[in-house]
Amino acid sequence: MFKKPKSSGVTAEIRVRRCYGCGAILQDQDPEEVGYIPPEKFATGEEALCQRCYKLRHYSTMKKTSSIDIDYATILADAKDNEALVVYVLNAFCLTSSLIPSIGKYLSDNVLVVVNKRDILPKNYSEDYIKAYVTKALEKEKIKPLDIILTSSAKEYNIDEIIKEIKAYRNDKSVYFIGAYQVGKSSLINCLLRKYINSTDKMITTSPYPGTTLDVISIPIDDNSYIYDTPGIYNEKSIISFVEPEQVKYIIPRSEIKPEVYQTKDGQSFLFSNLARIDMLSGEKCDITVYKSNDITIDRCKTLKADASFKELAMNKDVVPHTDKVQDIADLDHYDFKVEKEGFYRIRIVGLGFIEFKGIDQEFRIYAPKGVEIFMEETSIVL
Ligand SMILES: Nc1nc2c(ncn2[C@@H]2O[C@H](COP(=O)(O)OP(=O)(O)OP(=O)(O)O)[C@@H](O)[C@H]2O)c(=O)[nH]1
Ligand SMILES: [Mg+2]
Repeated sequence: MFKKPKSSGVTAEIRVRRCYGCGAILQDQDPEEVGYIPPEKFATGEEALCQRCYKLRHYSTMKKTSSIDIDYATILADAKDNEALVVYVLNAFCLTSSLIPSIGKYLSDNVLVVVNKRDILPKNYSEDYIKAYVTKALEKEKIKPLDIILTSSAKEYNIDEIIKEIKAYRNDKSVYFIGAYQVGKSSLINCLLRKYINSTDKMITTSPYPGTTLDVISIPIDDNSYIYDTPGIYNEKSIISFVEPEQVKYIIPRSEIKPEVYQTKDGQSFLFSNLARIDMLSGEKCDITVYKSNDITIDRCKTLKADASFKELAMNKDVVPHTDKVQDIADLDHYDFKVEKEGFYRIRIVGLGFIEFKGIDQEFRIYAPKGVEIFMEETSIVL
């Protein structure tokens, strides 16, 4: 999970001039490399945004840049050595994929967990359930958080609470925001800065594309301590890592999800553009509730006709989200999941969304791009 170092983490490079939007070291030599600004701007020596951040903010375009390898182990070791408070940010919609495997051994007990993007889940989605789910997942990593707070940087929900707890727990030390990519670390920091420090107009760059923050960004809180924004940790098992960058905005929900409920029985299929498909193979008929971005339209058909319908969707570039990498259902992998005992279940296609249903004996076949993680788990709730 943690990549080998190329840049060194935090402290050693603090005096180098960096883009205040993404943390990349500024340079005026190579427009194709990260941190580029034109020579005339570079020469001024002023605080600057790199060209990539400028384009992200003004035109919302993301060109693939050669990535900077970040050594997370070094960053987390710095946090530990400095007795800093770590704010571990999760994404309420993609809880499992935002939990970073094996992170426990790198953290001290000084960890505040913040579950962001609360606004994306329906208002009646149980917060107690989310907290219990996160607590259990963290226990496996031997992490005992100081607290778990649900928040939304977009709606400024529970921001006061976060500020209060950061003040209470940081003991005048620095604060590191860590987490998977796209969970909203930078947005959350901007929100805190806007609301409470209000001493800068230089906001960190945020965008709907994964890998927006490129290196550690330090923001002074007082003479001896900083807020550190860190780049997101990549999850190669998410569908987001598979699709073309311009499709990401359709897949990551931006506003409250309207769950869709379908009654289904064996022989029925549900197509998620040319990215995924769910077939009900056998068992009692049931209702499935689908949680996904409102931009994704589900096409429902008989399984007998599903291959042909899928092909049609794959050929139609007007359908969004869409990937050119999948022409045919044979280009997707599939897994079968069978309910063995009665209960509530959730099947997740990581990055795309999940379905919840009351299971008795049903068997589903789930198709998704190669390498994308799919799994079924028992759950205590179904709305
Ligand atoms: N709906 C909603 N969107 C949010 C929220 N917080 C952030 N976002 C959006 O999520 C996307 C990613 O936000 P960032 O702040 O760039 O995420 P990050 O964790 O810093 O991402 P990396 O730098 O790539 O690791 C942006 O499009 C934000 O506008 C939130 O609370 N609710
Ligand atoms: Mg960021």
